[in-house]
Formats: sequence, structure tokens, C-alpha cells
Amino acid sequence: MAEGRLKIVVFGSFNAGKSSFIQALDPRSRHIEATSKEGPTTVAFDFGRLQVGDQAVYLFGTPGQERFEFVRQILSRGMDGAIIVVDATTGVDAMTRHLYGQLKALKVPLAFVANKCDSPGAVPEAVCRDLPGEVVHPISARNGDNVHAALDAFVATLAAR
Ligand SMILES: Nc1nc2c(ncn2[C@@H]2O[C@H](COP(=O)(O)OP(=O)(O)OP(=O)(O)O)[C@@H](O)[C@H]2O)c(=O)[nH]1
Ligand SMILES: [Mg+2]
Repeated sequence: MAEGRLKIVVFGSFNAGKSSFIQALDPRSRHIEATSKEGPTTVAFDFGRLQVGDQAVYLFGTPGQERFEFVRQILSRGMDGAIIVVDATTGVDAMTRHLYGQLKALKVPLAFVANKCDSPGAVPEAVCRDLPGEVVHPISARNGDNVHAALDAFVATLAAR
């Protein structure tokens, strides 16, 4: 993207909290969802925008359901960085590993957030242990804990490149 603009795409398993993360970062964000048994699920994308220092950050949230691989491919075009949301109550699953492998192959700058840390069942330490060498920020998209700090830290690494 042009100078001063960053496209960051948010990936993660179904139900990890991608849409909630973008909502927490930008309360005016837009979400294209359908109703599933578990509640709303992303069927197209989330879109949020916020300023981080002198960078205009454009956030695109992907659908977590496996069948929407084609949507993830389209949203990935021209991304400057990727954030993978992991549900810290369920841990690093096969879908997370699949996404991680794809993004690593693309050599795109990457960070992880371990979400749902407000939940008593969350084990962010296990997420860190399962992703050796990677940056993992513990967050709660529900109450907003650490969401801005996590994004700010990631944007700083992108800006420094
Ligand atoms: N306790 C807790 N629940 C959360 C948090 N973030 C999201 N949730 C819940 O997790 C569920 C899924 O949240 P979404 O933000 O829709 O997850 P998603 O990753 O966008 O899901 P898909 O688009 O279907 O892949 C919802 O019931 C949320 O309320 C959190 O930080 N803490
Ligand atoms: Mg979603």
C-alpha cells in the first residue's frame, strides 16, 4: 500500500474472535456475517480502520470456516502484515497451523494474539509454547484488554522494516 497506509489481514480458526478483535480496535468497523448455530459467523469479511501513530491501518478480518479459503485468498492480496487470532481456551489447532504454514510460505510479517484471556479456561502460556519463536500477545477482544497494545507493537515492527 502507499506510504503511511498499512493493510493488515486478520486470520484464525472459526470462532477464535477475529471479528471481535476488529470490533474492539474500531468500534465503527463493519462485519458481513450470517447466523450459524454458534451465533454470527463471518461469510465475507470484517473491515475496520484506525490510526496508529502516523500510519492509517486498514484491518480486514477473514472468515474462519475452511470452505471460505477463496475469500481468504482474495483478502490476502497486497497485505503488509498478518495477525493470527488463536482462541486461548482451545489452543493452537490444525486450522491455525494450516494458516501459519501458508503465511510463513508467503514470508509476510506475522504476529499472533491469544484471545479470550478474560475466560477462566484460557491458557495463553500453552499458545506461546506451541508457537516457539513467534510473538504472541495475550488479549481479550471481549473487554478490550491489550488489543491496542498488541496492534501498536505489530505496527511498530512493520514501520521499522
Ligand atoms: N470470553 C471471550 N469470548 C470472546 C472473546 N472474543 C470473542 N469471543 C466470543 O467468541 C465467539 C466468536 O467470536 P467472533 O469474533 O465472531 O469470532 P470469529 O473468529 O470472527 O468467528 P468466524 O468469523 O465465524 O470465524 C463469540 O461468541 C464471541 O462473543 C473474548 O475475548 N473473550
Ligand atoms: Mg468473524
